[in-house]
Amino acid sequence: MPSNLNFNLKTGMRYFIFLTIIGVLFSCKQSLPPEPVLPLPSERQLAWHELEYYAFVHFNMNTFTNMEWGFGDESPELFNPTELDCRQWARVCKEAGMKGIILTAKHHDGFCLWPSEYTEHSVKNSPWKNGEGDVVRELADACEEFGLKFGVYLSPWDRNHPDYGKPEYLTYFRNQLRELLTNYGDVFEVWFDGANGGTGWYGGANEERRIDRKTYYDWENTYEIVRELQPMACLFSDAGPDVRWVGNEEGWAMKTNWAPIRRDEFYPGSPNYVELRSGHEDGTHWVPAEVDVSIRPGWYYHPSEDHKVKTLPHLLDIYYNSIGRNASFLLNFPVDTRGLIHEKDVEQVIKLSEAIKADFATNLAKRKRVTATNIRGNSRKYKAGNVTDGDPDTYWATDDNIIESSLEISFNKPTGMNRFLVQEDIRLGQRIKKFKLEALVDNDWQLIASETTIGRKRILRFPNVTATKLRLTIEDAKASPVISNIEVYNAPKVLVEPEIRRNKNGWVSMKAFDEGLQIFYTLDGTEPSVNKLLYEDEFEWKEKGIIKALVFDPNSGESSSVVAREFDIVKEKWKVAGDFAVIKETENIFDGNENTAWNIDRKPPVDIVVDLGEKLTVSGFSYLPDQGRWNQGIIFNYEFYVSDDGNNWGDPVAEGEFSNIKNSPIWQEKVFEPVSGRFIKMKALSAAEENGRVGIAEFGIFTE
Ligand code: FUL
Repeated sequence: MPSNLNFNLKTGMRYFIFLTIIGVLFSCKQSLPPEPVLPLPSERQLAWHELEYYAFVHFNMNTFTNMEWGFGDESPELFNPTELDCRQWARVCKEAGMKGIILTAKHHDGFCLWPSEYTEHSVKNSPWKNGEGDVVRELADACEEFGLKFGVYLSPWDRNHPDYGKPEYLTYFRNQLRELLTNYGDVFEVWFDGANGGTGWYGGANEERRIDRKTYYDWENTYEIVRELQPMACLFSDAGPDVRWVGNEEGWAMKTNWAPIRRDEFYPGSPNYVELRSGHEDGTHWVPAEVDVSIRPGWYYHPSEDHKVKTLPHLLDIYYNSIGRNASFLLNFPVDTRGLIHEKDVEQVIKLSEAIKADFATNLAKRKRVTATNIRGNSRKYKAGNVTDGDPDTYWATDDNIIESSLEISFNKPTGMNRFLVQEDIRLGQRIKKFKLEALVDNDWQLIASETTIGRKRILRFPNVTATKLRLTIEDAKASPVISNIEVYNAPKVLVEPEIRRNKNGWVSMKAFDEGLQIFYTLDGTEPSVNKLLYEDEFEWKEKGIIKALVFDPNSGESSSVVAREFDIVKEKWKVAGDFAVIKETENIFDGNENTAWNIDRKPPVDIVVDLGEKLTVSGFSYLPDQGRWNQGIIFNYEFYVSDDGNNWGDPVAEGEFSNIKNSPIWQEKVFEPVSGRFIKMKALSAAEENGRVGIAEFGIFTE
């Protein structure tokens, strides 16, 4: 053999071995798990993520004073539930599919539901159980019995305590925290409200006490107490550190929702809370959002809201807009004066759990064949099928340099579907920035949705399609995607109550949510049914009365629940008078459309005057603030006047504040001694937001 050939063979052999080693090393590297993308969830946060859905209970002094924010001067004598039964709360929550309950152990008024050693302002001085009771104990025990987690809300703001605002109060607050975290077993979440400082009784001082929200509570050391006593408890506040507020109390997270936030930019009560709705793509800490919302308009029980319990469609929307958008769902029950979750609330929450079960009854993607455009290191460990194997610990991943990639799920036959659920494996961080979903319908790829973030769980609702394949395409991500689970469902049609609207001139229109459905209604207060009036087109109805309506599905024979809308006199003669008479947009305040509003960039006081066009006996008014995303111009303090001529107003017939309206911008109703006149005036004395705007979405009166 010539020596140069020998040399070449040897070199070739060496080269081959070298390449093989590189290849093996490379594929080894690629079969290592992807590098995590920081920040990552802690162990306690991972456990919290699993809960998804749990209850809030607002039950305390306010329940008995019919308030949202007690002033702090309420007598403990007033706290006297007649049938308090924490086991009923736990049973309802369990049946509803919830995983825990968080209780308002102390709200802003300072009254304690447990016999705290550090104050007399508690159940121990109430008539309930002759002062021997402890609601916190009863609920903690009930949670244990029903296999639910237990959490506490301890208001940092205390309108009762004489020392609030001074350093001494912090010691008091921390002592109470210690009591709650020591004496009642495991606590899964500690809830610190961002509403802090303001007017209050403060041991009789009756004054306003502002605190520095950033520094007063020395949060770092306060949090340390929770870490020391309950290491697995998640700390909730606007700023986390474990779980963050979602920046509204209406029941939604943004579609784009990052678990990470730039945490150091926030503190409880910080003004930049709007950013909490979507988190930060460049967030420095893992602080996932919790959607807190009440099943009724208020957080506390008010008999006047018994007919305003959120119904199934609304609750379902909240479910999809929270859990389906990478957040958790904290649903509040305003426990009533008996000490029970009201039967109307029970009815709706059970309907919700049945609807959730029906929507997610059969996972059409389960063990279906999945292919991918790229598989990490071509390794079975990261195969596409991991997303439909039902095992949360396995995932599909791509090679490090591959971001744009697709998964294709094949169904055996054309399959009807309308829900898509997808999860990232968050142990490796939240990575995906942009994705789309397509369906193969009659051999044609149709775009179903084009979206942004996924996170722990994203659920898409889309109109029914019958498809043979679904394709998920990751279009952009912080690093190679890691998908742990995909589920596909065909949820039954949701029969949403019809929307009823009456315009200024008395024309009524109704709308069903879905196509192919019918609406039946009544105008005489009786219950609507298929034997009653069928809605075909807009009609004129100028009465003062109630319209009740439902949606009916002729295919299934099923109906929605009934919606009732009360109407006072028709507003056709109304005209805006005073300063704003010339602005056309002002008419939005009585156009019957809650989605249109008027607001003005003027600092209060601002007078909004309406000429009713005739003399009427007025016994109250209703005010709906702007329902738009940014709730422009919410009025906080007001005075209300009635006059014969629009010039001489006399004393106000009503005055006060719309408590908690900033967080809960819902219909406000005020009634007063009937008084007659042709002109009404709402004087906005202060605005809820510091920007000074004043505005109204809808405005109405009650007439005798
Ligand atoms: C708010 C409070 O001011 C409300 O009263 C309620 O407790 C809600 C959950 O948080 O900020």
